[in-house]
Amino acid sequence: MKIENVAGPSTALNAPEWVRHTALKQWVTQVAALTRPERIVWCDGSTAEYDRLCQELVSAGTFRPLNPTLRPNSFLALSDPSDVARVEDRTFICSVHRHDAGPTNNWMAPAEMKVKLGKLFDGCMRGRTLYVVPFSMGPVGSPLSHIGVELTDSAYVAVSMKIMTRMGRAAVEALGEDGNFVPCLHSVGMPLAPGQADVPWPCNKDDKYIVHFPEENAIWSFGSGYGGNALLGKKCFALRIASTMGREQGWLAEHMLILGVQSPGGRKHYVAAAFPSACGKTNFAMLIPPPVFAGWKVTTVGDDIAWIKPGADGRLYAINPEYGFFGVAPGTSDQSNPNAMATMKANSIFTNVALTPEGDVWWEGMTDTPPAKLTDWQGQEWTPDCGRKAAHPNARFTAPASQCPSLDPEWENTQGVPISAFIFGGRRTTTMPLVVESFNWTDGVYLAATMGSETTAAAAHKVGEVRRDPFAMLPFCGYHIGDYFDHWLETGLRLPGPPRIFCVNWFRKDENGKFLWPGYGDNMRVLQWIIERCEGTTGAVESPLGWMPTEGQIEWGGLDQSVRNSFRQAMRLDREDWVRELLLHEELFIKLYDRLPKEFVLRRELLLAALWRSPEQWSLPAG
Ligand code: O2Y
Ligand code: MN
Repeated sequence: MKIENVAGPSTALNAPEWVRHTALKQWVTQVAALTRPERIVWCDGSTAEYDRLCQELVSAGTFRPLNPTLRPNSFLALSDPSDVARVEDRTFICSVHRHDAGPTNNWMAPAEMKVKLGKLFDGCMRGRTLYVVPFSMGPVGSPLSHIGVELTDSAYVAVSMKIMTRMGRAAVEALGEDGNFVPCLHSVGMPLAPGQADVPWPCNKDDKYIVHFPEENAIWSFGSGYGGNALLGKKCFALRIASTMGREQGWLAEHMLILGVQSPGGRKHYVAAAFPSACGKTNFAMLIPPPVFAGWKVTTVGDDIAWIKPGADGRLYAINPEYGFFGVAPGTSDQSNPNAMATMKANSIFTNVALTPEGDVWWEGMTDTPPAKLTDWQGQEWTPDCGRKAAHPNARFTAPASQCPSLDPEWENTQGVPISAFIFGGRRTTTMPLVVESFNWTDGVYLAATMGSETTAAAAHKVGEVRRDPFAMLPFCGYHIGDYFDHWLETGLRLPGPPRIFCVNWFRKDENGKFLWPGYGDNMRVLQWIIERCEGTTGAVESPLGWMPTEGQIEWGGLDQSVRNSFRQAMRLDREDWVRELLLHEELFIKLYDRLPKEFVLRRELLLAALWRSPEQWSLPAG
């Protein structure tokens, strides 16, 4: 990444002897000359360094240590109320040509953006420390991994990166003298004048920019210290930049969890599943099967992102490029996700949750009865009747994956795990059935490309509106989404036997607004059918949309008859709904017209034809 017109000599570089990469040292020197930090600290990733930075964050008022008996070695951070989530409207893909970013991304010409950001970064680290944070996305040394270096003036980011990535000396050593790395520049955008007191959560209230330069594989982020805006290994690198790298190099960077399923016979399958926010993705990644599934085992490889590459045997292999979980806290409980609760028992960072008088954390949905008194996410006294939420709806836990009880033994396999099936899900109260298997790869790519989800209160959209979110990648695809569809078609059609593709919808409701499917652990019943389809040991009926299970092909042990009745309703394909749905597909396709795969136009035509030729099929399936 070239930085022009830097301001002159700067802070001592302080590079340790284990840094042998000349271009890295030059880049740090250039950034320091531009941003003017008071000092430069190279992070080695050691526990001693983590402990020291956490203590500094406590002294600065950013961290409150939690009760060491209830939540050992864990901290609470409360953000500025203006800095609580990803900022999609401030996120840019700065490709040279506007068309390469496509109509679903914000775009600005790279030169213009660099002038704008150059002014903002000029002197922006005054009075602060510049942390050099080297990290590997994926196990160090894996052929599927890639290395990044984040320069940040936030110690909160540095310690969070230690949990979320393989951070430190090993990543720099893997780079050697001239290895490739993704440069990630980050500033909270709040320089300190001499003598000026800092605030617990510095950020820039006026200017926030999350910017990607896909032709240079570079990331510049300014003004926010929060989550996906600041922990640049996650959404910025592992999805937006990696998706462009994957397209060039023949692999896939996906917004997908990866889980393993072992049947009583001992055969193991891995599936990768994409869900937009607020669809229970972490719960599915850590699913605990109901008692009737004795002998079945579900294991977790990853909860959010998958990097997937064709292997020499013609199968697709996936790694989780992350090292920790950055999960939504509200709604997580011992009932909804005991594995997540156990993962964050210790050594975790909590952001924007509430604090109990005993020094532990609490959020809405953690317990049925809220504590009588709390300190809320804004540091105010809170009681159950005060009318405010105790935790922010986007409050987060940052916890090491290694602490997850359901962690798969192969989760750090450098070759990745073989993928048997892809699952795509959205939140739809109508239209989409509980589960359907696509007829083939092309059909499956169509289903994933047209998936949508109804917005919830946590999202910045009208509640209940269907937002098209192709592959759950809408905010995360680093290039034209039409070209992305094409890359998916190409990838699968080159394989001798690509994974099967399924769509699921746990959120269908009846006419009284009641969920038709129990969800959570009972999603195992659908997962079992999916695995048995992969093994070829169960059947399905044909519908206009794809293959669907009959009631007899689902395991019902432990559930009463009413759920079986609801199942039939949750599987219905309603003709009226699908007329509306196909019009909405057209709306999406028109936006992407010149780069839309022709197969999609034809597939939509086939669905339309089925609506008229065989109206009786649109109430499937039967028992
Ligand atoms: O709100 C943020 O800053 C992070 S968003 C996020 C975090 C973890 C996993 N997924 C997401 C997402 O928005 O998909
Ligand atoms: Mn996500």
